[in-house]
Amino acid sequence: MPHHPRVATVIGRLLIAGFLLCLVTGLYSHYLQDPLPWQVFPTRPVWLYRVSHGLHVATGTALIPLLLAKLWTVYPRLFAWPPLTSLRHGLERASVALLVSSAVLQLFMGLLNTWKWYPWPFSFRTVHFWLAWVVVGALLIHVAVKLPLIVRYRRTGRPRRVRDPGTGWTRRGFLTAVGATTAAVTVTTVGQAFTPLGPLALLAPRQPGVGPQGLPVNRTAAQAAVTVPDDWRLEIVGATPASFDLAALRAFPQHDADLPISCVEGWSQSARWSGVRVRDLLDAADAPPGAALRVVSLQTRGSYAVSHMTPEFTRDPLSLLALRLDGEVLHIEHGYPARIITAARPGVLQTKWVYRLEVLP
Ligand SMILES: Nc1nc2c(c(=O)[nH]1)N[C@H]1C(S)=C(S)[C@@H](COP(=O)(O)O)O[C@H]1N2
Ligand SMILES: [Mo]
Repeated sequence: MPHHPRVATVIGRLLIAGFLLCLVTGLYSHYLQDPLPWQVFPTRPVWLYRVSHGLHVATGTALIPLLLAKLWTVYPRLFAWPPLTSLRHGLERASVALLVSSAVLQLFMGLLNTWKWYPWPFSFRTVHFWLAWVVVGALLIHVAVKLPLIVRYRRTGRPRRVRDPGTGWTRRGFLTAVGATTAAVTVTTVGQAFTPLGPLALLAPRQPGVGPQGLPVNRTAAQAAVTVPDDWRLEIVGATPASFDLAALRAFPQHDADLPISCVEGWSQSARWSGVRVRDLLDAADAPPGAALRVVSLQTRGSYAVSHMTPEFTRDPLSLLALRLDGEVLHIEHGYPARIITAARPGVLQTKWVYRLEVLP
């Protein structure tokens, strides 16, 4: 009996856990990109953001079949008669309407984003951020209203095998089918961030290892309208302005860092980067250690042309202005002549085609 409250509460618990996990990992990603003045972020483990954001996208994807199953479980109640019995009932229905519409919108926006499809005129991140609070608020109201039912159907153990004459489903059969669908969706997408399952990522927008130098590219040089001048130099704007051509940068001590690109759109892949430590560059411009930086690229079109780096990252010995990728000179698509690579930060901050570092006061 898929339309049974017991089935609704079993799926409901998973939905609550999933939305809360998405909220926490989503806030982490949001504030890394737009830090509040007092925020300081961990720089280790280097895979922290990769795991956090991999979970965000994988959980959000898995929530789609779960939410559809939940809606199917409860939809007969949409046609309950009479439609309104009391003020309390009216408020309850209004909160469910808000919950369903915001949750559906939130999950599908996220899904489209993983496909780099933005069929809306507004900023994805702003709307996704505020909608998250609407979903969670409506979820809390819904749980409060349904608490008596949740407590009543709290019992664990195997669901019953009784067949529903209307649908032909048993509760156990229905939950098994929902679980199998969710598992299938997860297994065929999670490999975009979790490399061991890469070969199974048949439904994922990105396959690991596919791209120049074996690494996916999010925005190409042509898409970003980037041309690298022959007399390219890195400028550092600080107390003592400095500027270095590529030969000068290669003469700095070179360091290696094995770090992932973890794209907010859901794919992630590690590589070996080599180049100059950001803190050595700050030093060369007489900037105080741990100064904040504004990183400016040659890009003339589209977002992510500029990024910010907070002190914990400028100080980090693993923060590099990378010149090489897996032993080769950076491909233009990966940011030649120089790009930023840092530990535990979103891909959007790993600015490519850098030409200026501005030391912030
Ligand atoms: N200048 C610039 N840097 C950029 C971007 C961009 O659009 N412009 N995209 C960012 C994003 S969203 C990601 S995920 C990474 C991807 O790096 P890759 O293309 O080398 O794999 O680059 C980042 N650096
Ligand atoms: Mo990205």
